[in-house]
Amino acid sequence: MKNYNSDKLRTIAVIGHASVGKTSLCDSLLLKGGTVERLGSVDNGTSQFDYTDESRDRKHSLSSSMGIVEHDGYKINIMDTPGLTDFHGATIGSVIVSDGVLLVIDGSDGVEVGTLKTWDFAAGNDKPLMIWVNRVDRDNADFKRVLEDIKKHLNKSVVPVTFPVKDNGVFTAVVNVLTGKAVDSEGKEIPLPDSVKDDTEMYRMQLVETAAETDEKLMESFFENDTLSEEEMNTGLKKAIATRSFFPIFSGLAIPPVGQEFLLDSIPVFIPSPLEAPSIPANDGKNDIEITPDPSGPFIARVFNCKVDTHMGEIVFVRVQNGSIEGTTDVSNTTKNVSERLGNYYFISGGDRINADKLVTGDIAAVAKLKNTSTNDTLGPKGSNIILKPIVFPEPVYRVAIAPKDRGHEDKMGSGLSLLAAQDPTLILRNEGEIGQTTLSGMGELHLKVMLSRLKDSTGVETETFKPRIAYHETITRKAEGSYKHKKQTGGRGQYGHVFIRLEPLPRGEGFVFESKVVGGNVPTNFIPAVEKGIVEAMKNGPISKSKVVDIKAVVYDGSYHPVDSSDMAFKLASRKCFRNVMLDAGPSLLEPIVNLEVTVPDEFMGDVMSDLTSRRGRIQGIEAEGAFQLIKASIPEAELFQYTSTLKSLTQARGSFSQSFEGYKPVPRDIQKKIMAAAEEEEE
Ligand SMILES: Nc1nc2c(ncn2[C@@H]2O[C@H](COP(=O)(O)OP(=O)(O)O)[C@@H](O)[C@H]2O)c(=O)[nH]1
Ligand SMILES: [Mg+2]
Repeated sequence: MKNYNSDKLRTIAVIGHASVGKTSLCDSLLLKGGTVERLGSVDNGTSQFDYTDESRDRKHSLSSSMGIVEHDGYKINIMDTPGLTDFHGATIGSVIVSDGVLLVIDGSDGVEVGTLKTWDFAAGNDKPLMIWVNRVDRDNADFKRVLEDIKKHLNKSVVPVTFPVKDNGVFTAVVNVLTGKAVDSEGKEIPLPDSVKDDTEMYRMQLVETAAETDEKLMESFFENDTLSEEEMNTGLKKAIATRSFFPIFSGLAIPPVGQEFLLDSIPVFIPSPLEAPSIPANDGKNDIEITPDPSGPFIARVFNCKVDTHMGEIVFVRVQNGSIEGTTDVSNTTKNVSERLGNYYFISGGDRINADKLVTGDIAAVAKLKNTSTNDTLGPKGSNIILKPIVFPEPVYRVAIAPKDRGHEDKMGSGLSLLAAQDPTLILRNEGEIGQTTLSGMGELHLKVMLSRLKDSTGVETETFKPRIAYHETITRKAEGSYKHKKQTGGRGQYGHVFIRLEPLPRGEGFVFESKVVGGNVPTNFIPAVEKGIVEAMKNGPISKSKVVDIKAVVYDGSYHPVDSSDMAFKLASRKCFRNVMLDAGPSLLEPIVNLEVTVPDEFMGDVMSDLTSRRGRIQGIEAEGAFQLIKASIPEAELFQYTSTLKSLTQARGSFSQSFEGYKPVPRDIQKKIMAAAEEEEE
């Protein structure tokens, strides 16, 4: 492959709802762009993008993958991304390193939950965006309806650059508004059909006005000539797209490919080059800075994805944000402050890898044989302190407790999962001391399933998952005091400790405060730390449910001792028992973790989703419209949310999505507290 300068590179992330034809469209672009001679197909397992057994078996893209098209002197990197929210970590990474995104929308289903979610990724990262309305050959496909849907739910500033033609409900052609060219349902060039001449002219004028509005000179030229030259159009539209004040719409079929040439022609013209991209936020070790891409500046690259490749082993994907490198170069991973040798880098197109001897600003490449580098790291020259602002990945929403099927495989499971978690920022492994379990959190059931089958393939360890224990807390609601005497004085050396303790509730989140108000040496000072220790130990296993005790002030205010029989141990035991007894007198209360839940669902499912939330002790805090979707905000106990991803899926025909964040601890209602106490007792036995 020849070398391309930065101004001749474009990277496009193809995003959208699941199963709208993203992968098929990427395959068709490789064919139409001349990269491959045969059309890859997701349906018969020959896709250049879904080429792993994993994605073939599951009939879904499970990670981002790349293809390269060389077109008109440009190199276009095409990144296919997963539509399933389970794998949105990879989608976000690809959006961030793209020069622009292509949002694929189904020609009959229109805007769906996944469309909105991925639109938000592009909006949140200020990415220029183009839309491809796909599968316009389907019986119920209706381009104009989808166009209205887009205007209503995404943005009003859209105009078709290409649009499909239907004749008596049968798809017959795609028309290019800008050139007046058309292709038929097999992709062959045909004259512009008479039936769509008016629409073509209407859309063309809308594009002319959009372009003219970006610049006073263009506006003048438009008033003078009633139109704009091709060059003026391109300048104006590019500016409008780059500033996200306009979003061009393309349309066609992925299978069989129709309309791709128009898109390929437009990508270099409409999407800003890596050198025209906005500056990138970073930190130089002291201050926040902005990096304005400069191909002759110092080398800076972002790692946005990691994978295990069957041939190359572990590889990371980078985008060069600044400068360039050639040949083998020692660089610094500035995020982890370790050095790495960059020598084995490749351009990837489907299953093919192409040796690269140089990487310039804007290039995307796979790098093999790095020892300590993973997703979200920055690479720079030796001695550099510059760290790019990290990608914010979505919070995992699906958490299970996990253990190996065979005892003795705990360590192997732990190291295998840690490795997977290092590659995937949306996978989190935790040893949770408070509940005494190892938990694994991810984006959904399928995400964890895929990860656990990867674990099995790479280490042979089989695992079991179950509902994680809830980290209940215990506290008190009123003041109480009492005493306890620990005394054993039969034979040998005796034990003697005697304390008076008062407990007071503290505000939520204050934890634990200990104070001694003993006077006259009734409990000698040297035993006070043992008294505190006894309380701290008792607080690890509260008297209601053996949960952690919180938000309590404990005051030891009196006691007595024996000159020979008193010891640290005796005082510790006395204060432990005393604490327990006093706590039971102080209106003990069980607290449970509460989460803030934000559920996005299409209108029609709102009633079902809300009544389900209410039946789970959820409190609805508000409802906001988000296009045709409703955003329901609720506050709900974590105990009621186990596998909520699956619940929501079945309630909304997989069209709902949610995110959650920790809100705080709140008292458990009496009747439920009783059940939890009974369960804790049972577990004890
Ligand atoms: N009729 C028709 N089917 C298509 C078209 N594009 C994709 N499909 C089918 O839609 C299904 C999902 O396609 P895929 O590319 O995996 O979608 P993705 O999940 O968005 O990547 C596959 O069965 C494709 O054959 C199209 O333009 N027309
Ligand atoms: Mg796909």
